[in-house]
Parts: sequence; C-alpha cells; structure tokens
Amino acid sequence: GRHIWACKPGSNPIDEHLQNVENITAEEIAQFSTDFRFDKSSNPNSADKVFRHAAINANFKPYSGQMPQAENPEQQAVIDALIKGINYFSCLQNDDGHWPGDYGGPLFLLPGLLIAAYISDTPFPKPHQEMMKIYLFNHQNKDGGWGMHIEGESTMFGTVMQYVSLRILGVDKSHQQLVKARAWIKSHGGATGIPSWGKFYLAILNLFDWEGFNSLFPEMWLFPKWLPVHPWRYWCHSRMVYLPMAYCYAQRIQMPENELILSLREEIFNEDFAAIDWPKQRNALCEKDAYTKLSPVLKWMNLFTNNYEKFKCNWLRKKATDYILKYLQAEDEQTNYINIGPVNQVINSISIWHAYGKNSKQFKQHVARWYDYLWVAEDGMKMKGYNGSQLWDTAFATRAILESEVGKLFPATIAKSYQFIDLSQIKAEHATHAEFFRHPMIGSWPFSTTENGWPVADCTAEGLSATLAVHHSGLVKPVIDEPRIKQAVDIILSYQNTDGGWPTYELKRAPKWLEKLNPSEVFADIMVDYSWTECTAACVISLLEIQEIFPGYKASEIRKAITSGIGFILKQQKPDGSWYGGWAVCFTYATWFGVEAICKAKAKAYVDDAILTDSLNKACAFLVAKQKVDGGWGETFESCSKQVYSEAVTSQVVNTAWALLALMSADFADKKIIESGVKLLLNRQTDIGDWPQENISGVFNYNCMITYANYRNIFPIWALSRYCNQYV
Ligand code: LAN
Repeated sequence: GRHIWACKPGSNPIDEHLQNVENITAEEIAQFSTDFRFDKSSNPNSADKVFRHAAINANFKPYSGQMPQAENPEQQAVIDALIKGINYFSCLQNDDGHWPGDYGGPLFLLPGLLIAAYISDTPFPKPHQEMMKIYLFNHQNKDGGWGMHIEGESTMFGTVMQYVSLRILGVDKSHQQLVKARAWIKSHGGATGIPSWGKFYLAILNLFDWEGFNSLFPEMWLFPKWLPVHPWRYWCHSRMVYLPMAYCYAQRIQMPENELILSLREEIFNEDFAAIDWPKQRNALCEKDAYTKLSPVLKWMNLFTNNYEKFKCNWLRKKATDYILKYLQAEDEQTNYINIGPVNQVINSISIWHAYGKNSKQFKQHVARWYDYLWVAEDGMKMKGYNGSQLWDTAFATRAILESEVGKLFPATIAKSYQFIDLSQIKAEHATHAEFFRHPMIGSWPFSTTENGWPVADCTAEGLSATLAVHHSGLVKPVIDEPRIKQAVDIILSYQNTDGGWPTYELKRAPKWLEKLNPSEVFADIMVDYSWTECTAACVISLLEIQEIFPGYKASEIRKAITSGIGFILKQQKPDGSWYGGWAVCFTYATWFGVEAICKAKAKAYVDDAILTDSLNKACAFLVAKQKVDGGWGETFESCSKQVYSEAVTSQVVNTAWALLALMSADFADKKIIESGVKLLLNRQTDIGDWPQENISGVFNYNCMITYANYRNIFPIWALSRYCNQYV
C-alpha cells in the first residue's frame, strides 16, 4: 500500500511526495495508527518511530568491522555497546551528513500555522490535515485540556489553541474529545483568560476583539536607537515575534465572520460574545497559565499606549507600519523565508498575506517554507520548534563519536558529518545586516542550517570544536582552513558579554530591568539576550582548544576571554554545587557544561587552582548526591520551570549521560559511581543499539519544553566514548 508517512525527511523536507498526495483514505489513517502506536498516558514523547523505521529499513546493517579487544569482560561490554550505539546511530544519518529528528514539544506552534493557513485560505493537503488531527487529538490530557507543551498540565493557552485548530480542521463540535475540551475551557473561566499570545491569535480569527489586546505600540520602532527600550535591543526571538505582531495589530488584521467563527464564539466563551467588555479582558488570565506576572511598570505603560490608540497620529502610525513591513521582509530575505523560528514564520506569513495577497510571490515563498517546519512521528504531524537542530546535533554527534579511538571505526559517518559542518559554516554577511541590527556572522555556525542562517554563539563554539575533533582524528582531508577557523574564533570573541559570559544570538543589548516590559505571561527572561552557563562553557572550551592548536593567535585576548568566562561560570554555580540549565533539563545539563569548562581550564592556571578544585568538588558532590539507586540520574521538566532539582521517578539515559560526562571529566575518584552509571546505560540499550525515548530533554524561557530526539543516542554514546577513552 501507499504509506504517505513513510517519507524520509531530510534537511529540507519540502517533500514532493508528501505534497503531491491529494487524498488519504480512512484505511490508511487506521493503518498508520496500527503501524505506529502512540499512547500519551505511557509517555507523551514520541520515539520518532516513523523516521527511524524508514531509516532502518533503508540503511541498517549490523556492525561487521574490526572489533577492539578489551582486557576484561566488563570493559568489553562497554566497547560492544559503544560500537552498537554508533553503528545504529550512523544508519539514521542523512545523506548530507546531518541527523534529522523530531523537534516538536511546544503546543502553540501548529495552531498558529493552521490559523495562518485558514485566514489566507491556503489549506494544507488532505493527508497533512488528517495527520495533524491525529497529533492534536493524541496530546489531549485526561482532563480534556492541553498543555503549553506535550508534558505540561492543561492550560487555557494550550487548550483553546488546540480546540480551535481541530475545529478549523473540520472536526465537528459534537466530537467527544471536543466536548471534553469545551468543558475544560468553560470550567476554567472561558477563553477570555487566554494569555496574550493566545489573545493575539484569537483576534486574528475574529474571536477576540482587538480592544481586548494590550497595544503593541508600533511607534516604538521609531524611537531613537539610544533609548534602552528601543526594540532593537530585545532578545532577537522577542524582537522578531513582536515585530510582525505589531504589524498585525496596527492593521487590526481580522478574519471575516463565517459560520465556523460565529459558532466558535459560542463554544469557547462563558459570556455572550457580543456583550463582552473587551478592554477589561486585556490582562485577564487563567490561573493555570500564569507563569510570569505583568509588572506594574508594564501595566502603567499599557494604560498609556492603549489610550494612545484613540488619539494616534495616522501619519506616524503609517510610518511605523511601513518600517515594520520593511524590516520583516528583510528578515524573510535574510532567512530565505524560513525566518528565525516557527512563531515569526507564522506571523510574518499572515502579515505578508495581508500586505501583498495570497497570489504574491512573497506569500508563496512563505507557504513553501511551512513544510520545512513539519515533522511526522508516531503521534502525528507537528510543527517543529525551529527548522531543525541540524548543525547542533551533528556537532555534538561528531564530538561524541570521536572522543575515543572506537569512533575511528566509523570513518564514513565522520566524513559525512564533516561535510555538513563544512557546508554549514556561514560564509557571507547579508547586505542589510547592519541596518537590521544583526550581529556579524562570517565564520559562525547556525543552530540549524545556513538557509536559516542566524548565527548562534554556542553553536559556533560547537561547530568549531567538532571541526577540530575531526581534524585531530585524521580521518578526513581538512577543508575548513586556518582563515575559516580564525573567523570562527573571532566570532566567538565578538560574542562575549561584559559580565564575562556568552549569550545566545547577540550581545546583551539592554539592562536587565527591560525584563519588566515582558508582555508574555507564559515565558520568563525573553526580553534580553542574557549570558548563560551553557553558552559560556561551550565558548570557553572551544577557545581553550584553539589555544592548544594556535597558541600564537590573539593569545592575550583569548586568555582574557577565558579567564573572565571562567569567572562568570564560577559565579553562576549554586551553593549546592550545581548549575541551572536554561536550554535543556536541567541541572545535570548545565553542571556537565560547567564542570567540563572548569576541568579544561584547570591545567592553565588562569584562575587560582584552589578555587577551581573547590568548585569541582562541590559539583561532583552534588551529582553524587543525586544518583539514584539503579546507578542513573533523572530530572523532570519541573527542574526548569521551578528552578529546583526535580527528580524523575525513573532514571533517564540523557541525564545519566550528562552526569557521567561531568564526573569523568573531573576524573572523579570513586570509580564505582561512574561504573554503576555506565551499567545503567548498557542495561537500557536496545538490541539494535538504540536507547529508549524517555522524558522531554529541551527547554526555552524556563517554561516551555522542546524535544531533542537525537539526545537519547548522542549523549549515551558520548558517555561510553569517554569511558572507553579514559578507563579502557
Ligand atoms: C533554541 C534552540 C537551541 C538553543 C541552544 C543552542 C541549545 C542554546 O544553547 C542557546 C539558545 C538556542 C539557540 C535556542 C533559543 C530559543 C529557541 C530558538 C530554541 C529553544 C529553539 C526554539 C526557541 C524559540 C524561541 C521558539 C519560539 C518561541 C518563542 C517564545 C518565540
């Protein structure tokens, strides 16, 4: 039979095959659910079975190469597991060298895309729609609602967004699951309490009056640049989302009423829609959604900006709107219409559709890119949190495989990943980069692909470290030459903040108090590109590596950068010895980074050795205290949102690997601790060399989780490599 889901997504999954399928039968849908069973109550995380089955069927061969011999059976078991793990993972590698994988998790992305498709009358092909329905239904919680992300408890944001999506996809309101969802919405106060990002999408759909939405004050784009509140200083993700949002707000973009819209107005509100006092709803918030409180300063400012709407100067408004449109089109062009992320992809699409129409070239280019964000797993079709994690995963995988001699048994894998790393380094600047506040990027690496092209500080560091590891292995002829390596170093240096730490995409451009203007109730720390432990550690580590290879290159500058970077890391360490992780779950992740950087710097005597030793001892003591009786470690996503270590019921292979990597890099004296952790990894490995998909691994802005499907392979492989390298 024809299996529309048996596609193999690659770096650019605008899949001809998938797009040209016009229809899907009920039998095929039933077949999908039989082939790929998904049961949220056993684990809300998909194991990426659809892609992995296709890849295994096409590529898998048991390892039949040379077999290194260890001195004793325990060590042999580790070598065997490592070889099996790399062999399996290699068969998932795409022809271009990267590792595709699920990058879903947040539940507010696909609804946005469906709203863009709906208002612009550009529906997805039928099979996509069916697969999306499967996804939306699959992630409903037992109580009838949906969370912000696949592991989260129900929120108004999650529930209303999925509910509206299912209705747009043609599901009847009498469907049992929708009846339950409606009950959840109504018993939690109705959709007036949806957070501001939800209010925005509902306003677009004509399901919320724009009067019920706090002004985004588009004129702020005309502020003088020196003002600390000028939006050019925002964290790029906030900047690039609030930009098209301000356009939509200025234009009051609104779906015309139709039967569905009229019906939805009755379905999701407790009040009579026509009688709702909209201005009163601006700050209304369901208590299930409340994560950050709107600051009094922001409320006061909203009072002013909301009022301004009545007296606004049309000439100024037009000037601001024109500027915003120009800026968002520059972002379109700079990213080849992929955009920096899934949210501005959707809102730029809506803006461009409004400005130029459905048949415009620009809008069609957006629509073509919608498919870059789609992914199919056994839980259905989702929108990913980025256009992928291609470079990031490839760099980690390369370093993981090459950490021991065993990795040299896989030269073809390394040759391919090196090719991807080579291709992904950014080689040119955009003509408009200065005009639109972009950080210089020649020599940098992005998180996903060059087509997306947004440089990231720690992705540059990982790309560089992976490059050096490949060069050191001697497995391939180096093509990333000295000038390119030095460009990467220059970029890393250019990214250091004055506090000694490294940010994500851009230097910290505004003071911390700007966070007071964070208008989102569901994310924290979104206004400023702060320094982070993980980003700092990655950059420091790559600079330490560069020092070994090019000791003469910018020697004193690099030395200074490393010293202040280590200073930042030390300052971030908690009294219990741990570090908080901002980009993965959570303390084990950042503690791995912190420990690794400090260990590597230790040999250099840049910072007082006693201070470093003390920090490492505390970190190791922390990790040892968190080891579970089965030898593993495990955290839940609540470590991120609550900022306290939240132990998972069962050990997690990914957390275990991070803890082991940290302990081994510190060469922790009690080998039994390390061995029991390694045993857990061996016990959890499947026959074919995979590891199970357990809890969700990634996070952003403290409160939203994101899937890293390849982490369950990369980090166990890395930990086993390190073990082989150090102790076998
Ligand atoms: C990412 C993914 C990668 C991540 C690391 C490189 C791991 C990190 O060390 C630095 C920050 C970065 C680049 C990062 C920032 C925030 C992103 C882009 C994401 C988590 C992927 C999705 C997320 C983005 C903000 C999602 C859209 C949601 C909004 C609130 C705009």
